[in-house]
Amino acid sequence: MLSKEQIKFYHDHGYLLLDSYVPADLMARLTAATQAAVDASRTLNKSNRRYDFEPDHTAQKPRLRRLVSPVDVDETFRHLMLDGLVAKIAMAILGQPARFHHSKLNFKWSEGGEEVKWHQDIQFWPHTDFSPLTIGVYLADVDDDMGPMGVIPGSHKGELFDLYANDGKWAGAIKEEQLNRVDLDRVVWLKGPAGSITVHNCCMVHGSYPNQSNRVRPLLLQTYSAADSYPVMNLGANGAIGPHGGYVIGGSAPQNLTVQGRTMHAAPDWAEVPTIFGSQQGDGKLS
Ligand SMILES: O=C(O)CCC(=O)C(=O)O
Repeated sequence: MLSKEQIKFYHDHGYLLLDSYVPADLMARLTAATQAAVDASRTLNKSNRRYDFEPDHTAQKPRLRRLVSPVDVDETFRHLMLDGLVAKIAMAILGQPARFHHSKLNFKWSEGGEEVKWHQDIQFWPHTDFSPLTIGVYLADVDDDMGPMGVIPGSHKGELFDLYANDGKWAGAIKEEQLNRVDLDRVVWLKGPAGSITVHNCCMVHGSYPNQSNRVRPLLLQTYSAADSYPVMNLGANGAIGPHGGYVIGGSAPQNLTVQGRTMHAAPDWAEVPTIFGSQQGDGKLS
Protein backbone atom coordinates (compact mmCIF):
# COMPACT_ATOMS: atom_id res chain seq x y z
CA MET A 1 0.00 0.00 0.00
CA LEU A 2 2.72 2.44 1.05
CA SER A 3 6.49 2.40 0.63
CA LYS A 4 8.89 2.25 3.59
CA GLU A 5 9.89 5.82 2.74
CA GLN A 6 6.28 7.02 2.93
CA ILE A 7 5.75 5.34 6.30
CA LYS A 8 9.02 6.82 7.62
CA PHE A 9 7.97 10.25 6.30
CA TYR A 10 4.68 9.95 8.22
CA HIS A 11 6.48 9.08 11.47
CA ASP A 12 9.14 11.79 11.05
CA HIS A 13 6.89 14.65 9.92
CA GLY A 14 3.48 13.58 11.29
CA TYR A 15 1.62 13.70 7.97
CA LEU A 16 1.45 12.30 4.45
CA LEU A 17 -0.15 13.44 1.18
CA LEU A 18 -0.93 10.82 -1.48
CA ASP A 19 -1.74 12.60 -4.70
CA SER A 20 -4.68 11.26 -6.83
CA TYR A 21 -4.64 7.96 -4.92
CA VAL A 22 -8.26 6.73 -5.06
CA PRO A 23 -9.22 4.91 -8.30
CA ALA A 24 -11.90 6.55 -10.48
CA ASP A 25 -14.57 3.84 -9.99
CA LEU A 26 -14.34 4.09 -6.21
CA MET A 27 -14.41 7.90 -6.42
CA ALA A 28 -17.63 7.67 -8.45
CA ARG A 29 -19.26 5.50 -5.74
CA LEU A 30 -18.08 7.81 -2.94
CA THR A 31 -19.38 10.84 -4.81
CA ALA A 32 -22.78 9.17 -5.31
CA ALA A 33 -22.99 8.25 -1.61
CA THR A 34 -22.09 11.83 -0.68
CA GLN A 35 -24.71 13.29 -3.03
CA ALA A 36 -27.34 10.94 -1.55
CA ALA A 37 -26.48 12.19 1.95
CA VAL A 38 -26.72 15.83 0.83
CA ASP A 39 -30.10 15.16 -0.84
CA ALA A 40 -31.38 13.46 2.32
CA SER A 41 -30.42 16.55 4.32
CA ARG A 42 -32.76 18.77 2.27
CA THR A 43 -35.76 17.74 4.36
CA LEU A 44 -34.13 19.16 7.48
CA ASN A 45 -33.82 22.78 8.49
CA LYS A 46 -31.62 22.53 11.58
CA SER A 47 -28.64 20.48 12.73
CA ASN A 48 -29.15 17.10 14.38
CA ARG A 49 -26.88 14.22 15.45
CA ARG A 50 -26.25 13.21 11.81
CA TYR A 51 -26.05 16.56 10.01
CA ASP A 52 -24.27 19.73 11.08
CA PHE A 53 -25.54 22.71 9.02
CA GLU A 54 -24.34 26.28 8.61
CA PRO A 55 -26.94 28.76 9.95
CA ASP A 56 -28.18 29.70 6.45
CA HIS A 57 -28.84 26.11 5.28
CA THR A 58 -32.11 25.66 3.35
CA ALA A 59 -33.67 22.80 1.40
CA GLN A 60 -33.09 24.69 -1.87
CA LYS A 61 -29.54 25.74 -1.01
CA PRO A 62 -28.06 23.14 1.34
CA ARG A 63 -25.01 24.26 3.34
CA LEU A 64 -23.55 21.38 5.30
CA ARG A 65 -20.64 21.69 7.67
CA ARG A 66 -20.46 17.99 8.44
CA LEU A 67 -22.08 14.59 7.89
CA VAL A 68 -21.48 12.81 11.21
CA SER A 69 -20.31 9.16 11.14
CA PRO A 70 -20.67 8.35 7.41
CA VAL A 71 -19.55 4.80 8.26
CA ASP A 72 -23.10 4.27 9.59
CA VAL A 73 -24.82 5.91 6.62
CA ASP A 74 -23.84 4.08 3.44
CA GLU A 75 -22.26 0.71 2.54
CA THR A 76 -19.72 2.42 0.25
CA PHE A 77 -18.38 4.44 3.17
CA ARG A 78 -18.52 1.42 5.49
CA HIS A 79 -16.54 -0.77 3.11
CA LEU A 80 -13.91 1.91 2.43
CA MET A 81 -13.31 2.42 6.14
CA LEU A 82 -13.58 -1.09 7.60
CA ASP A 83 -12.32 -3.36 4.76
CA GLY A 84 -11.30 -1.30 1.76
CA LEU A 85 -8.67 1.16 0.61
CA VAL A 86 -8.58 3.48 3.61
CA ALA A 87 -8.60 0.58 6.11
CA LYS A 88 -5.57 -0.85 4.26
CA ILE A 89 -3.69 2.46 4.42
CA ALA A 90 -4.38 2.60 8.17
CA MET A 91 -2.97 -0.92 8.61
CA ALA A 92 0.07 -0.12 6.45
CA ILE A 93 1.03 2.57 8.96
CA LEU A 94 -0.33 1.18 12.23
CA GLY A 95 0.21 -2.54 11.63
CA GLN A 96 -2.41 -5.25 11.26
CA PRO A 97 -4.83 -5.49 12.97
CA ALA A 98 -5.72 -1.85 13.68
CA ARG A 99 -8.64 -0.25 15.50
CA PHE A 100 -11.26 1.97 13.85
CA HIS A 101 -12.41 4.93 15.95
CA HIS A 102 -14.79 7.24 14.05
CA SER A 103 -15.49 8.98 10.74
CA LYS A 104 -16.91 12.28 9.52
CA LEU A 105 -17.37 14.12 6.23
CA ASN A 106 -16.43 17.81 6.46
CA PHE A 107 -17.98 19.75 3.56
CA LYS A 108 -16.62 23.28 3.88
CA TRP A 109 -19.29 24.65 1.56
CA SER A 110 -18.54 27.16 -1.22
CA GLU A 111 -18.48 30.95 -0.63
CA GLY A 112 -17.58 31.05 3.00
CA GLY A 113 -17.57 27.46 4.30
CA GLU A 114 -16.21 27.87 7.81
CA GLU A 115 -12.60 27.75 8.97
CA VAL A 116 -11.25 25.06 11.27
CA LYS A 117 -9.02 26.82 13.80
CA TRP A 118 -5.58 25.44 14.68
CA HIS A 119 -5.92 22.45 17.00
CA GLN A 120 -4.71 18.94 17.77
CA ASP A 121 -7.08 15.97 17.73
CA ILE A 122 -5.96 13.83 20.67
CA GLN A 123 -7.55 16.15 23.26
CA PHE A 124 -10.93 15.56 21.54
CA TRP A 125 -10.71 11.78 22.04
CA PRO A 126 -7.82 10.81 24.34
CA HIS A 127 -6.29 7.34 23.89
CA THR A 128 -3.86 5.22 25.87
CA ASP A 129 -1.11 6.17 23.40
CA PHE A 130 -0.41 8.59 20.57
CA SER A 131 -0.79 6.15 17.70
CA PRO A 132 -4.18 7.47 16.48
CA LEU A 133 -4.17 9.05 13.05
CA THR A 134 -6.76 10.45 10.69
CA ILE A 135 -6.93 9.67 6.99
CA GLY A 136 -8.68 12.18 4.73
CA VAL A 137 -10.00 11.62 1.19
CA TYR A 138 -10.65 14.73 -0.89
CA LEU A 139 -13.85 14.11 -2.84
CA ALA A 140 -13.24 17.10 -5.14
CA ASP A 141 -10.22 18.86 -6.65
CA VAL A 142 -8.91 21.15 -3.90
CA ASP A 143 -6.82 24.28 -4.42
CA ASP A 144 -5.64 27.14 -2.20
CA ASP A 145 -8.92 29.11 -2.46
CA MET A 146 -10.97 26.22 -1.05
CA GLY A 147 -9.51 26.11 2.47
CA PRO A 148 -7.31 23.01 2.17
CA MET A 149 -6.14 21.42 5.41
CA GLY A 150 -2.84 22.81 6.68
CA VAL A 151 -0.38 20.91 8.87
CA ILE A 152 2.73 22.04 10.77
CA PRO A 153 5.39 19.40 10.04
CA GLY A 154 6.94 17.92 13.18
CA SER A 155 4.43 19.53 15.55
CA HIS A 156 3.14 16.03 16.43
CA LYS A 157 6.29 15.62 18.55
CA GLY A 158 5.81 18.90 20.39
CA GLU A 159 3.60 20.51 23.01
CA LEU A 160 0.08 19.22 23.67
CA PHE A 161 -1.99 22.41 23.88
CA ASP A 162 -4.86 23.17 26.23
CA LEU A 163 -7.85 23.61 23.91
CA TYR A 164 -10.04 25.32 26.56
CA ALA A 165 -10.65 29.08 26.31
CA ASN A 166 -9.51 31.47 29.05
CA ASP A 167 -13.04 31.48 30.52
CA GLY A 168 -12.75 27.72 31.09
CA LYS A 169 -15.12 26.74 28.26
CA TRP A 170 -14.13 24.03 25.77
CA ALA A 171 -13.06 25.86 22.58
CA GLY A 172 -11.50 23.01 20.58
CA ALA A 173 -8.80 25.39 19.34
CA ILE A 174 -5.38 26.63 20.43
CA LYS A 175 -5.63 30.03 22.14
CA GLU A 176 -4.61 33.00 19.94
CA GLU A 177 -1.94 34.06 22.42
CA GLN A 178 -0.36 30.59 22.34
CA LEU A 179 -0.11 30.38 18.56
CA ASN A 180 3.33 32.00 18.76
CA ARG A 181 4.47 28.63 20.16
CA VAL A 182 3.52 27.01 16.83
CA ASP A 183 5.78 27.38 13.80
CA LEU A 184 2.95 28.62 11.53
CA ASP A 185 5.46 29.83 8.92
CA ARG A 186 6.21 26.19 8.14
CA VAL A 187 2.60 25.27 7.31
CA VAL A 188 2.11 22.77 4.48
CA TRP A 189 -1.27 23.01 2.75
CA LEU A 190 -2.49 19.55 1.79
CA LYS A 191 -4.29 19.96 -1.52
CA GLY A 192 -4.57 18.12 -4.82
CA PRO A 193 -6.91 16.52 -7.33
CA ALA A 194 -10.05 14.66 -6.24
CA GLY A 195 -9.01 11.30 -4.77
CA SER A 196 -5.91 12.68 -3.05
CA ILE A 197 -5.40 11.32 0.46
CA THR A 198 -4.11 13.03 3.58
CA VAL A 199 -2.86 11.37 6.76
CA HIS A 200 -2.13 13.23 10.00
CA ASN A 201 -1.16 12.11 13.47
CA CYS A 202 -3.44 12.86 16.42
CA CYS A 203 -0.89 15.30 17.91
CA MET A 204 -0.35 17.23 14.66
CA VAL A 205 -1.25 20.93 14.85
CA HIS A 206 -3.59 21.49 11.91
CA GLY A 207 -6.44 23.67 10.68
CA SER A 208 -7.91 25.28 7.57
CA TYR A 209 -9.19 28.66 6.36
CA PRO A 210 -12.73 29.38 5.06
CA ASN A 211 -13.60 28.24 1.57
CA GLN A 212 -13.60 31.45 -0.53
CA SER A 213 -14.23 29.68 -3.82
CA ASN A 214 -17.52 28.82 -5.52
CA ARG A 215 -16.75 25.08 -5.16
CA VAL A 216 -17.57 22.80 -2.20
CA ARG A 217 -14.57 21.13 -0.49
CA PRO A 218 -15.76 17.71 0.77
CA LEU A 219 -13.12 15.93 2.90
CA LEU A 220 -13.99 12.45 4.15
CA LEU A 221 -12.10 11.79 7.40
CA GLN A 222 -11.60 8.52 9.26
CA THR A 223 -9.64 7.87 12.42
CA TYR A 224 -7.81 4.70 13.49
CA SER A 225 -5.37 3.70 16.22
CA ALA A 226 -3.05 0.76 16.79
CA ALA A 227 -5.05 -2.29 17.90
CA ASP A 228 -3.52 -2.12 21.39
CA SER A 229 -4.43 1.55 21.81
CA TYR A 230 -7.78 2.28 23.48
CA PRO A 231 -9.99 5.35 23.69
CA VAL A 232 -10.24 6.53 27.30
CA MET A 233 -13.94 6.37 28.16
CA ASN A 234 -15.68 9.38 29.70
CA LEU A 235 -13.28 11.79 28.05
CA GLY A 236 -14.26 13.93 25.07
CA ALA A 237 -15.90 12.32 22.07
CA ASN A 238 -15.01 8.78 23.11
CA GLY A 239 -18.49 8.11 24.46
CA ALA A 240 -20.08 8.98 21.11
CA ILE A 241 -18.10 7.09 18.50
CA GLY A 242 -21.04 5.04 17.22
CA PRO A 243 -21.60 1.31 16.77
CA HIS A 244 -18.41 0.78 14.72
CA GLY A 245 -16.15 2.66 17.16
CA GLY A 246 -13.54 0.23 18.51
CA TYR A 247 -14.05 -2.22 15.64
CA VAL A 248 -10.83 -4.10 14.95
CA ILE A 249 -9.96 -4.23 11.25
CA GLY A 250 -7.83 -6.99 9.71
CA GLY A 251 -7.85 -9.41 12.65
CA SER A 252 -9.04 -9.77 16.21
CA ALA A 253 -8.34 -7.66 19.27
CA PRO A 254 -5.06 -8.62 20.99
CA GLN A 255 -6.39 -7.60 24.45
CA ASN A 256 -2.94 -6.17 25.14
CA LEU A 257 -2.53 -2.75 26.69
CA THR A 258 0.62 -0.72 27.39
CA VAL A 259 0.46 2.05 29.98
CA GLN A 260 3.56 3.88 31.25
CA GLY A 261 5.70 1.40 29.31
CA ARG A 262 4.21 -1.65 31.10
CA THR A 263 2.23 -4.16 29.04
CA MET A 264 -0.56 -6.34 30.38
CA HIS A 265 -2.76 -8.99 28.81
CA ALA A 266 -6.18 -7.65 29.73
CA ALA A 267 -9.28 -9.74 30.50
CA PRO A 268 -11.75 -10.52 27.70
CA ASP A 269 -14.91 -8.50 27.16
CA TRP A 270 -16.66 -8.71 30.53
CA ALA A 271 -20.11 -9.03 28.98
CA GLU A 272 -19.43 -12.74 28.36
CA VAL A 273 -17.21 -13.66 31.29
CA PRO A 274 -18.31 -15.13 34.65
CA THR A 275 -17.28 -13.52 37.95
CA ILE A 276 -13.83 -14.17 39.42
CA PHE A 277 -15.31 -17.29 41.05
CA GLY A 278 -16.62 -18.71 37.78
CA SER A 279 -13.46 -17.73 35.87
CA GLN A 280 -11.20 -19.43 38.42
CA GLN A 281 -13.39 -22.54 38.47
CA GLY A 282 -13.33 -22.74 34.66
CA ASP A 283 -17.05 -22.03 34.10
CA GLY A 284 -18.04 -21.41 30.49
CA LYS A 285 -19.04 -18.13 28.87
CA LEU A 286 -22.22 -16.46 30.09
CA SER A 287 -25.11 -16.54 27.67
O1 LIG B 1 -11.77 19.96 7.48
C1 LIG B 1 -10.66 20.42 7.75
O2 LIG B 1 -10.05 21.20 7.05
C2 LIG B 1 -9.96 20.02 9.03
C3 LIG B 1 -10.71 18.98 9.75
C4 LIG B 1 -10.34 18.84 11.17
O3 LIG B 1 -9.27 19.13 11.57
C5 LIG B 1 -11.34 18.29 12.09
O4 LIG B 1 -12.52 18.16 11.73
O5 LIG B 1 -10.93 17.97 13.23
